[in-house]
Amino acid sequence: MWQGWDRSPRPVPDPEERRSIMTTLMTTLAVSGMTCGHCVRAVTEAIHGIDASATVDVDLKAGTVSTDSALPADRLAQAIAAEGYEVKNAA
Ligand SMILES: [Cu+2]
Repeated sequence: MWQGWDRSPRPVPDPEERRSIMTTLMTTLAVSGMTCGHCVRAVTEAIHGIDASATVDVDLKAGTVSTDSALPADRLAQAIAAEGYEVKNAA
């Protein structure tokens, strides 16, 4: 049955949904062996070496590296591994 065009406004994403949209734009890698600020810098520079404009967020406690780089996770993992850290998986 024809009900006419749906003109209802698009619902604004709730904060939970917005967060999941953000998450899809980020790549998070589980990296072991990072212990201090030196490691944070090494990993950050490793990613900047292949994607200079990437934002890199290292969480030492969680052992994760998050980046908004559009490069594939395995490329990022390779660069981090080349610095001597073990990349466990793309979390
Ligand atoms: Cu260190």
